[in-house]
Order: sequence, then structure tokens, then C-alpha cells
Amino acid sequence: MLKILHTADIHLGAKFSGLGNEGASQREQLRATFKNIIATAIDERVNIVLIAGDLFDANQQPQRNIDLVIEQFDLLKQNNIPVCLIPGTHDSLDSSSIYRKVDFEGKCSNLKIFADENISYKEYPGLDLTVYGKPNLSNRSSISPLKGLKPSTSSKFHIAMAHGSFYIPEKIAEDDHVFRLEEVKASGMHYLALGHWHRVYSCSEQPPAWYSGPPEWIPDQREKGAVLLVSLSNSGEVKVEPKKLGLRDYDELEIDVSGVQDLATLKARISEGAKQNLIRKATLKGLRDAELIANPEELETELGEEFFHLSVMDKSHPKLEEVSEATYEEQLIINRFIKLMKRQIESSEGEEKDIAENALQYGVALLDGKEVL
Ligand SMILES: [Mn+2]
Repeated sequence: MLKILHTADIHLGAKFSGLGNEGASQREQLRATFKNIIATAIDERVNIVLIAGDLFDANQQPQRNIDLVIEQFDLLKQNNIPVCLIPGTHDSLDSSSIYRKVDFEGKCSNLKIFADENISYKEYPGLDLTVYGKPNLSNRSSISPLKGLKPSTSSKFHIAMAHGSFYIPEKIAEDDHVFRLEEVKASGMHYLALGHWHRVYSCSEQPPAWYSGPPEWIPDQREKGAVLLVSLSNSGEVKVEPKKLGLRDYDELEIDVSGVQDLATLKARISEGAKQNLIRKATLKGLRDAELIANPEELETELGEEFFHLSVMDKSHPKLEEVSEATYEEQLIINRFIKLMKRQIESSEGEEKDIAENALQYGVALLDGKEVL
């Protein structure tokens, strides 16, 4: 049996400007989680570690991040664990690449960096394994990272690493290092370790091809980070187990303020399930009573201490006491809409009238360009 730790998109050195004062702390946490990945690889006695691109957030790095990587790869070496790496889109192998400035392979004899322009491979006879990969040479490319991939040795196990976008019609930019399902199917690999997408995601069952996502929370990510522990049995069966290593968690909360009576209730709703390591994005929506005045910045300051980071966005719209078509020019749709709805309100009663009144308020807000739904 072969056991692998697959990770990618660690983004060491990321700036986190959106986190304000907590940015530096999360940047430090990336380093701590990276150490945790290496400790997990040693604990779990994996045979090899694969890093499928974007180990670094940029090709310019403080010396301490370079030292950290060398120190941690050395820990793997002391435990007889090799490590393979491909340059990704953030740390691509361009002329100013960190992998050209620093001789990581010279300092870590257990490290293989795939640096040939085309797919190349590294054989591990002791593991009966061959690993394949190619670097991303720039941030953008229309060439598939799987181009030319095929088993090239007599190893029992063949595993590829790639950093790019899985092709989904109309969802993917053509120059985002795109590869297709047919290429995965025809690759002859037992497993494909992918990077670039920032979540755990399986593109193919046979052969299994997975994105690990970042191990620790980075901006635009919508879940807690993980690494993948992959086991390949001698009979060719592959088991993939995501292990959540990230410290910081993330959630999004949408609050319809139309049912919220007062500020205390609104605060309680925002704070529901607050945790010290949670990054929460709260959005206020709907039509609010004119008396309910909520200042997002004040809410962030007042409730922020209950979270690692809280952001509040107000997309709600005040309910108008009186809606009049006279506010809008005759030829505008909104003017016609108000006239029609008023006629509807006058001619209905009971629940129907309530619905028509709500429809008038929502309709005016929407035609005004507000996001109330
Ligand atoms: Mn990335």
C-alpha cells in the first residue's frame, strides 16, 4: 500500500488586507498550518508529500518563509519522506521565480521540483511509484497542464500533479491552465493531485482526480481548509480522506431584516454561533422598518470581538411610509409600476392586499437598483 499527503495552494506570505488588524495574525497562521501539515505527514507515516502548486502566494518572499520551507522539508527528510512540488500560478516558474532565486533542491535532497517545460517524471523505485508534473510558467496559459501525460515507466503506481482549472463549459477562462475530463480519463494515472481551485473538489472518479484546496483559510475561500490523505492499495483501490487542518473557519450569514423588530434582535442574529476562530460575512437584506437604523461599521466594531473577523454588509432598503409615482418621471417604468400596484391595492383586501403592498415596496426597491431579495 502507498500513502500520500496531497496539499496545494498554501499561499505562504499572503497579505490578507481585507482582514484589517487580523491580517498579520492570519499570515502567521499560514506558517503554523504549514508546520502542522508536515507534522501530520510524519504522524500519519505517509510515503510521500505532494504540493500541487502555490506553496507561496508570490515569488517575492521574506527570508523567514524560505527558511521555514527548508526547515520543514528537512524534517520530512529525517523521517525518510520525499516531497514533490510544482510551481503554480502565484509562484510560477517565470524569470523572477523564487525557484530560480533559491536552490531549494540543493538544500533539501528529498525534494523534487518539476521544472522542465513539458511533463517530466521522477521515479521512486523503493515505493514502486512514478510521479509526473510540469510547472506553470506564467500566471496565464492556454496549454493544458496534462498535455503529453502518460505512464512512462514500469512502476506499479503512477501519480500526476497539475495546477489548473478543470474544464466546465462557460465557467472557465480559456487561458486558466485548463484541462479536460477526457485528458484525465486517458492519462493512465492512478491518481491526479490537483491545485488551483480553493476548495476540496473531486473532478473524476476513475481515475480519482482531486483538488485539495488550501489547508488554511485564505481570502475568497468558503470553507475550512484541509489536506488530502490518499491511500492506494496494491489492488489499485484508491481512498481519499480529507483532513481538516485549518484553524480558521468561515461562514456567510444572510439576515432578512424585514422580520427584525429592533437593534438588539439584529445584533443577536449576527452573533448567533459566534466563535473566536470564525471569519463571518453577514449581509443584511430585505425591507427594514424605517426606525431600524443599523450602521455596518458600528456593528463590526461592537460584535467583532466575538469573532476572529466580522464583516457586515448592508443591502437592505428602508420601507417607505408613502410611495408616490409623483417622485418619478412619467415615462419611467417605475412610475407605471406604482400606478398599477396602487390600483391593485385599492381593489383587493385581506391577505391579498398585504401581498400587493409588499410587492409595491419590493418592486420600487428593485427598480431603484437595490438588492432586497
Ligand atoms: Mn492558489
